[in-house]
Amino acid sequence: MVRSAVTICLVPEAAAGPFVFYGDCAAACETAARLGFDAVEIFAPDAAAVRALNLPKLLGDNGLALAALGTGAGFLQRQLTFTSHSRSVWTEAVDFVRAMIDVAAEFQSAVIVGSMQGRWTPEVPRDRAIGQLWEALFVLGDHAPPLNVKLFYEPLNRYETNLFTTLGDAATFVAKGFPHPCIELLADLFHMNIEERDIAAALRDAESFAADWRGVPLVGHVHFADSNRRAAGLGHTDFTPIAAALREMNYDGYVSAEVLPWPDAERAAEQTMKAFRVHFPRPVS
Ligand code: LER
Ligand code: MN
Repeated sequence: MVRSAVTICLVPEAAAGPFVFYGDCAAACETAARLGFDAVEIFAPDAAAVRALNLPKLLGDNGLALAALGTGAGFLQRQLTFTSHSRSVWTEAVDFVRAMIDVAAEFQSAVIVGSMQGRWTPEVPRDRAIGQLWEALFVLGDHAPPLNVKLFYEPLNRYETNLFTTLGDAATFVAKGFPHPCIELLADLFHMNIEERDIAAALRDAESFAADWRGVPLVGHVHFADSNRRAAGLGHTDFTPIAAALREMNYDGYVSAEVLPWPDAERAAEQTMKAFRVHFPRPVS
C-alpha cells in the first residue's frame, strides 16, 4: 500500500527550503495527523537532535510513523560530503549518517542520502568521487541491515549534483554496485521533472532493470512534489501516469511531500493530501 508522508524541517539553514513544516515538530505532527497523513519525514540537524524530540511519544500520540530521516543538514551546516577531497571529512560524513541510521532503527525507519553525496570537482574527479560515494554507501549498507533500516540514495538534479542525476543512472549504480538490498532509490519527482524525458517510464524502467539485476524492489521512497516544487497539483506535472507506474510496480513505500510551504504550510499539506487521495485512493472497507 502506498502511504502518505509530510516533511518537517528543524534546520535553520534550510528554513526557506522545500519542507512543509518548519520548527515546531509537535505542532507539525498534530497537523499532519489531523490532515490524515500516515507518517512524517524529518530533516534534523543531527542524530542527537532527533533523539531530543521525544519522537516515540509524538508519533505514538498522533498515530504517525517515521517515514525517513534526511541527512542534508550534515552538508548544509558542516559541509560534510562523501566526495570531499579530505578523508577526515568523508569519515565524519559516514559517521553522521551512521548515527542517523542508529536513530532510525528505533523506529524501523529509513535514512536518506541526498545532498550528502556532493559532487565531483577538478580536485576530486568523477571516478574518484563515485568511488568515494560507493565506499560510503557500502559501509553504511553493511551497518543498516541488522538494524532493519533502509538507506535511500537520491539522485538530484544537475544544479545540486553532477554524479547521478537520472533514476536510470542511479539504478545502474545501485543495482549493480551493491549486494545490500537495504540500499534503495529515492525518486524525487521535482528532480525527475528536470532530468527525465518521461517520469513514469523512468520509474518503470528502473524497477524492471532492478528486477533483472537483484530481484528485489529498488525504488523505496518518493518525494511527492510538483514541477515547481509546490504541493502536487500546483504545478504542471501529470501525476496520473506516475501513480499508474507506481501501482504497476507494486510500490509500497511512502510518497512524501518534500515541497515548499506555499501558500503556507497547512495549505501545502492539505493540497498534498487532496492529491494523494485522488492518485492513491484506498479501498473503502
Ligand atoms: C534536495 O534537493 C533534496 O531533494 C533532498 O531530498 C536531498 O536531501
Ligand atoms: Mn528530495
